[in-house]
Amino acid sequence: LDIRTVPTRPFEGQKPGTSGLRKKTRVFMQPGYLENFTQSLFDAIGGIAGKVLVLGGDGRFFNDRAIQVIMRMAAANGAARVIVGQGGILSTPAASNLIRIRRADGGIVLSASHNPGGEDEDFGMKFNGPNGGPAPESVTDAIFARTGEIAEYRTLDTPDVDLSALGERQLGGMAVEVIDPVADYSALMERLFDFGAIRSLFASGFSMRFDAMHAVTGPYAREIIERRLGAAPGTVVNAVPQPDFGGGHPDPNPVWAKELVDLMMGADASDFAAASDGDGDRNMILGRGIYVTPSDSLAVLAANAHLAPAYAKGISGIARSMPTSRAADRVAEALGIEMHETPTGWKFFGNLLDAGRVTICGEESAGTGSDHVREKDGLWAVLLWLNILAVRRQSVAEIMRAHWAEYGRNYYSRHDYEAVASDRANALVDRLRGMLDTLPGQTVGQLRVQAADDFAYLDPVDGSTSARQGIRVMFEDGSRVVLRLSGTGTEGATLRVYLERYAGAGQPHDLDPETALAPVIAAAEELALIREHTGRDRPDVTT
Ligand code: VG1
Ligand code: CO
Repeated sequence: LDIRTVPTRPFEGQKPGTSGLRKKTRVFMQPGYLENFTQSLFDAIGGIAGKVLVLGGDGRFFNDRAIQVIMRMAAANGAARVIVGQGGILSTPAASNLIRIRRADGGIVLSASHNPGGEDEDFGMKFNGPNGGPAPESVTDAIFARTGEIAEYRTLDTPDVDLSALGERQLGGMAVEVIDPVADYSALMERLFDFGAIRSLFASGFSMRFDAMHAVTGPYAREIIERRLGAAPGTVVNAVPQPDFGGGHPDPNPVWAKELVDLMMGADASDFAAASDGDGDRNMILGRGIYVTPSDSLAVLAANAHLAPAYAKGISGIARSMPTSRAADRVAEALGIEMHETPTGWKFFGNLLDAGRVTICGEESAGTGSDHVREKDGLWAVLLWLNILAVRRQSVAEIMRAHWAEYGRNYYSRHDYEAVASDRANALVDRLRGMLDTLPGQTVGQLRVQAADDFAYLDPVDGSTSARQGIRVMFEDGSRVVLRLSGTGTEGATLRVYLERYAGAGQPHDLDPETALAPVIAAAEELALIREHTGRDRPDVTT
């Protein structure tokens, strides 16, 4: 066996962010860049000799080539086996499931998620541990440290492995097992949900549209929604994964999935609609004439989970990322179960899920999931919604109205300012940090500040801490502004401003969110001087 040891030098900035290492595709394509990061990852986890890895990606440009590089390096580093999706395809939740059911030592998912794909767009690589979840900060910090000192990597001089056909092949001393990326995942969904009830719902004439956004969920949604659940052929659109996602952003929100939203607000709306992102871990939920915010969706799913077989005994707790609205908190309170507030990013849910302290987790960025895997899971959320609709036989709008009547409504919106010069974005956050102590008691616009801090998290399971996770300003009327910088962008800085206002029982629940949030939006501007710092009149993306 001809293992080649290649001398190399560190690249700057190979620091994993909210969800793995994410860079422009051309950065990843530089000779040695992917190799350095891969070797650093192997080194940081104590080597991979004799280990089993799951490997796949969302099919974006460079996915196929990166997989071959990683397989050769895994073989050269002594891995026993790589389980890879046919054609190099695996959704993030399917990869998480495979790691768990195959008892693998970890997995690598190649994706920049909702970021666009192509030679001039974005690429990414994330590592998940043996529980199937995103590597915790202790691991990503160790990988990053290793990228700064790496001097050589190991690879083989072998031709590419054929990933087009199922079955087992040999690469050096390592087995390459090419598996159907959809089969195990579909079987898992069938165990969690009442497929019979959902089949009856579709048989009764219930209509749906699922937009796979030319990304990874196409084959999964076709198999599950059309074949196994009997939805009409053509229910799943944009179902063939494309290296450039058809030129769009595979980001399921009202901006990038506008066509689907427009359809659902018009005369030709179906009963239910959903979309997922590049790697299949996000979801957008729509009913006839209604868009369900991800924060509300989390609350509704938690409140109704018991209607699905997997959660019939009830849920142990709920976790949400800090910027996610507090709608779910009211459900946890009513159910008398634990509620946890974590920093942004799915990796912070892992310990709580492993310890059985929470069953359902969610983020305002369209991520929802449960303890069935250790990633957020777009199709899971869609299927839980379908299960609930099949049991309640009410429309999405009726379910939302009933939920708000019972718990109150947390009006919510996120304003993103993209590709802002990093120094200006940092200046905005630093200025706010410096003001935090003086804010309580001050009146900003029409609102009085009750408390303000820079969110810090103490993991109740392993005692680890994560500081400086976002500026929170809480107002006396229950409104809230959160500001933080994105950890997934690839160009300058993205400022995210999260706005929330609570309308309790008896208050109107049918306002346009931007109208309901007007005083909070004004307070955010007055506090943070967003226009002055970003030079922008309005956000680039409002979701
Ligand atoms: C964003 C979202 C965060 C999500 C992350 C990864 O991170 O805000 O909630 O977990 O993307 O999602 P940031 O740091 O840009 O705000 V995905 O679908 O890219 O894996
Ligand atoms: Co994603």
